Order: sequence, then C-alpha cells, then structure tokens
Amino acid sequence: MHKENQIYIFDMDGTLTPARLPMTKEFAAWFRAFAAGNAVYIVSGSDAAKIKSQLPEDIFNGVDGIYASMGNEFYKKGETIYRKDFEPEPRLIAVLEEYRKNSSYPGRFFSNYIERRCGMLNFSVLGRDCPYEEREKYKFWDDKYGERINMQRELKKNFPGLDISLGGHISLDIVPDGYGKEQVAEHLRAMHRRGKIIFAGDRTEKGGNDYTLAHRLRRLGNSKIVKVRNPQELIKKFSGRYDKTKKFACK
Ligand code: M1P
Repeated sequence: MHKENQIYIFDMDGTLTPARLPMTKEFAAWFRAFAAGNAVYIVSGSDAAKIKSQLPEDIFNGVDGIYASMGNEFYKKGETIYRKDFEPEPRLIAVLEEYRKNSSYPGRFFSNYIERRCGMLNFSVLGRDCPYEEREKYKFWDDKYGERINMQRELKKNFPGLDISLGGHISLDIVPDGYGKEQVAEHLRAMHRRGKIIFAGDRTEKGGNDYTLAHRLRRLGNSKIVKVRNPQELIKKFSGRYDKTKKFACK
C-alpha cells in the first residue's frame, strides 16, 4: 500500500538519469526502494520508446504511471491509457527547416532534426542522431551563443498558439498550447484528489521544460517543487522519504 498523502512525480532526463543516458544501476536500486513505498509517476519530453531505452523494464512497468511526450501519452503498468495527436502547420515546418539551413553552428550536423512525437515536435538544429560527444559540443556552443533561446523567442512571437520550451541540451520542445507538461498537473490531481504532489525536475526555471508543470502545480496548491541538478542530488534530497522494508516487486 502506498502512502497516499504524498504523490511524487519526477522528470526523467537530468533528474532520474543523466541526459539521454540509461539510469545507472546504483540509482535504479535506490529508486526501486523509494517507489516501493510511495505513489510515483515519471514525466518526460521523450517518447515512450526512448523512455523504455533509458529505464529498466521493471521500473517502466512498475511505477504508478509514465507520462511520455510531455504528457501526450500516458502508460500505467505497461498499458497505454491515452495518446494525443498534433498536426503542425506547414509554415512551422518551413521555419524550422530554415533554422537548420541558416544555423551558424560551426560543427557537424546530423539527421532527425525534426522529430514528430505524440502531440508534439522536438526540433534540434544539430539533429537527434548525433553521437553523445557532438551533443556536448553543441550544448557548449549554444550556451555561449544562445541559438536555442533566440529561436524560442522568435517562434513564440510568430506562432502564438504554440508553447516552446528548451528541451534538455540540444533541442526545443514544441507543443500546441495546453499540450505541454502542465497538462499532467490536472490529470494527476484527478487521480489523487487529496495528498501533496511533489514534483522534482532539473529545468523548473522559467523557459525550462519543467517550468509549466511546476507553475501549474503551484497554482493548484497542495504541492511542492524541488529543483535538482542531477540524480545524485535527487537522492540526497529524497532519501529518508521512504520505507526501507518495502519491496518494489510487491507494488
Ligand atoms: O527530457 C528532457 C528532454 O530530453 C531531450 O532533450 P535534448 O535532446 O535536447 O537533450 C529531448 O527528448 C526533449 O524532448 C526532452 O524534453
């Protein structure tokens, strides 16, 4: 039985796992113990296939729910509960193509730069099929020259019906208004009418892709937002919040 007076929801990349990398064995052991005695959900901008590639199978299927593609797909115990759709207007695709063509990034470019996911688009000038070292290079360059922030600002101005957030390190997440992570707040609250919702994410600041959910939860009340920089910090902040005698398999 869970302690229903507290409901936990965790972002994945940068919070439960290193960005775009699998959850470590040590972290998984800690997380299983934590999830055994608590109501636990995971939310990510990544689609279900990517989440599955980063989480051990028992964790994907064992937690109380997984919100993928910013909450546009929801899974419970491995079963699909809902999926939403979004058809981007051709003008948006044309603008993204232009960004890619005219980028001043001096490094190499890769394929899969506009990724269509359930209810959203992920756009990366660099291209999602890049090797890990190339994403580090792009991130370093982008932190200095602000390419993503500039594109985000322009897109917001030119496409008022869309919400654009900085993805993890190399991309922008693009959703129609209402299709962002904030939708998870009401869905979760509808399932858990009482109880404090505790959300931990690494990008809860304005413009970050955890911000809209953090903001909506604050407005709904009876919630707490915890910003963490990485999985190690999450363990530090959340240790002591679980019953060490409970077993994850018994959920
Ligand atoms: O989960 C955080 C983000 O992870 C990836 O971001 P990036 O490739 O930019 O590091 C993407 O899957 C993004 O959609 C997601 O929000």
